[in-house]
Amino acid sequence: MTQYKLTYFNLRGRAETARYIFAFAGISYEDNRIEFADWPTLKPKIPFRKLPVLEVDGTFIHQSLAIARYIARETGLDGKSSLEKAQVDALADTINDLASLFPWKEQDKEKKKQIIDNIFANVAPDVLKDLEEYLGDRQWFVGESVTWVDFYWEICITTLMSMSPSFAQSNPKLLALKSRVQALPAIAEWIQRRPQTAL
Ligand SMILES: N[C@@H](CCC(=O)N[C@@H](CS)C(=O)NCC(=O)O)C(=O)O
Repeated sequence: MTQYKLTYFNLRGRAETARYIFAFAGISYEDNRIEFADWPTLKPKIPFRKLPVLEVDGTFIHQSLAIARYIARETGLDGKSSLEKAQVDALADTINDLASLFPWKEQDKEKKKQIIDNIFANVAPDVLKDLEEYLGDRQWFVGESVTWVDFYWEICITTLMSMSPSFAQSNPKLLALKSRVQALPAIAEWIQRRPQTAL
């Protein structure tokens, strides 16, 4: 049986999509959550010196979206056709573009607040509008069944709503998608038992 080891900090962050895919597919893996204090020692040993990384029988994969795509491909959560897979990838990149704007590492609190306020006021509404239109009246972003980009969306919206309670409140279809993902039994079970972290 393939041995999976996912290494990240004790956060949902960029590892959570992989954790959702593992949970949904019922695949066991080592959820290796490291302390920030241990990172400087570990960092030089990690390919490309960033987390998360996934070890697959000892082979490292870096980049969170590549990790998610790989496990999704292995478990049939990446879209049914080549076209659907491209749609899933494009949506994931769109969500990632938004998430990557946030100054997660900024130490200056005032500057951080200004950047975040600007994203919520001036950037996020257009992205939300586009995503809501894309979803339309369908159950899932792509095709007839859930894919990993629905998970990625739920993870992103949950974190952004915790930062700005009004985020996506004018987007009922996107909120309904969030609830639909959270209601999947394996995901609900994971949300219930995962470590509680701020991000
Ligand atoms: N594009 C990369 C970004 C990886 C990244 O920036 N990881 C951060 C944590 S979210 C990290 O390793 N920070 C520690 C450091 O840079 O030393 C991905 O999606 O995996």
